[in-house]
Amino acid sequence: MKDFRLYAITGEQFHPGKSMLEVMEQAILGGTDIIQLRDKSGDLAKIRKKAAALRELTAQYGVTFIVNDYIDIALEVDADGVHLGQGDVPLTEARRKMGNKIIGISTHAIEEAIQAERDGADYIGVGPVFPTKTKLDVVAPVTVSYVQEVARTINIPFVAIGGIKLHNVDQVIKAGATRICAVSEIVGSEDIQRTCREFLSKLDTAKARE
Ligand code: 3NM
Repeated sequence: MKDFRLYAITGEQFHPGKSMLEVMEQAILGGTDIIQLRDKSGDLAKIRKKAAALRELTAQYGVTFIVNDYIDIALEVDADGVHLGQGDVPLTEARRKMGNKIIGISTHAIEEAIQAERDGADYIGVGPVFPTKTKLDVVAPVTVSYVQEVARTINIPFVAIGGIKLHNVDQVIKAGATRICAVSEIVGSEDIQRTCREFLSKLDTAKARE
């Protein structure tokens, strides 16, 4: 997969009064490399529509588009890939359906990370690093020590997620993350482009120090 640094996920509850497409376009203009549609409403007709619209938007800008949970919808709209949780279909089965497309897996412990790498995930999510109210069914924060452990152990790209804000991202970068994902800090921001640029600049500064 194309490498990435900043990954933004939809979270419509954080921007009342603004359209999802408008918000995600701002994130793209701020330099976001991957956009994920995450919609837990269960309303498949609506999710399909949103996925098609986001596919069109991301294609315009050459940005990677991932659908959370729904392999069939990802395929239908020709998304670049799908993101799955630990409780979803096994990776081997997802791979059969997705072919060469991207498959990302959420992991919350090193055993899960190792297993996902072994099963052929293209990238893994590592979190929640900090407490978050965005994902309700998520495990307790894994802390930056899990980020460090993954950075030492795992060879596929990993993206840190969960409660990541401009004020605490330095700790995550210091622990070894070179890719960051955020929901509320990006989509709930007054100035989304600026927030994205600040995340990227912090990642760049860390890289320059390497
Ligand atoms: N997945 P925010 S944490 C969607 O740990 C998601 O797998 C997580 O939202 C995981 O940036 C999370 O607003 C929510 O905290 C991230």
